[in-house]
Amino acid sequence: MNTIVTLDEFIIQRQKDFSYASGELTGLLRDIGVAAKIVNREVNKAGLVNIIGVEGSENSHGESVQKLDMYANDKLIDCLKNSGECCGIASEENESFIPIKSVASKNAKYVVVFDPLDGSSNIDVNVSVGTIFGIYRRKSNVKGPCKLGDFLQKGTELVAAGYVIYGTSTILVYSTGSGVNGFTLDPSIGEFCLSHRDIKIPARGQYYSVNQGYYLKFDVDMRRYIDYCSDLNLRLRYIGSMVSDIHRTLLVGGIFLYPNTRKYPNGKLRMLYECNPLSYLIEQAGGKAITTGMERILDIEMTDLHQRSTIVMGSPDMVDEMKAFVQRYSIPAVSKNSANGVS
Ligand code: P6P
Repeated sequence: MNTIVTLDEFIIQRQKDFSYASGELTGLLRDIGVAAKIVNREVNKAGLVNIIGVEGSENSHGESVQKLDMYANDKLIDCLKNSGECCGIASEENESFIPIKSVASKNAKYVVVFDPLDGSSNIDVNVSVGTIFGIYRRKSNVKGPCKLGDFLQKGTELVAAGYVIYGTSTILVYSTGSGVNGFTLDPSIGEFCLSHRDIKIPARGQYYSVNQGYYLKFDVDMRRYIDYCSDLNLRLRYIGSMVSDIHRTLLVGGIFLYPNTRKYPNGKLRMLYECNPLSYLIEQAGGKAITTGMERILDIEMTDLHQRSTIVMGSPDMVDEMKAFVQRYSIPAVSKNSANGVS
């Protein structure tokens, strides 16, 4: 019989592998695991709106029913505030960062960024959604409050990143820089158990993942590459929930693209709590993540908490092939601008 390894046991074991580790990061990861279990409980009840009530109403306990993404946001903030290891939070749901000034957190060394419920528009149609998180070591003086610069760090500065996918099963996937491991929640014991050890992304896969509905709004080189994927008889899979599309790409290979469109000239996806944490994981699993301008995502300078980027990520051979294809067929910058009507 296989030995069950819980998330807590795995994190503590891995801490022993790092002589310099002093336990703060361990505690932070475990607290995120607790928050994930709490969010999972509510996400799985979402279909019972008729029983538990719609947002803004009161449930049978007289508590006001929240939108699930706001509920997830509040629970993650509560867990991190109580952890004592986090001095600040930046969330997709909050315009600015949230300093944590509790006595317990006065010597905290880390800040946490997250999208509490990415793809939440899919909840009402029972499509899987996810929580995405990243952890940075603070740069500001530990004696004072955290500062904006603690959050505006490049993806290469991440000390840990991960996601939780609330799907047919609930899986937490994370890395602290030494590979990627996945843990499936066993509801019968309420524990995340090691289920995907040392995930490595295949060199190439059978899927390309892009919102085909924007095809005519993409630049011509992107359209040509998408046509090329179709010519290769690759299969199009696009869920519209980044965690779900990246989880599939991580496990079975493929390439995920969100190029620029007229509506999102710099791309739609957010660097801080979507692109960087998921690119960190993809690279840790042997994959690649770049912008449509061919810049490595993790090298991008951060200037705003909610800045957006184009992104192409997934199997290394497929990302390399896409780069070569676009560079071979892309129109030179000058005529490219005129081709797109940009003067
Ligand atoms: P579109 C969800 O809103 C999200 O931020 C990502 O999870 C997802 O990949 C993307 O947007 C979907 O965007 O424009 O294709 O609906």
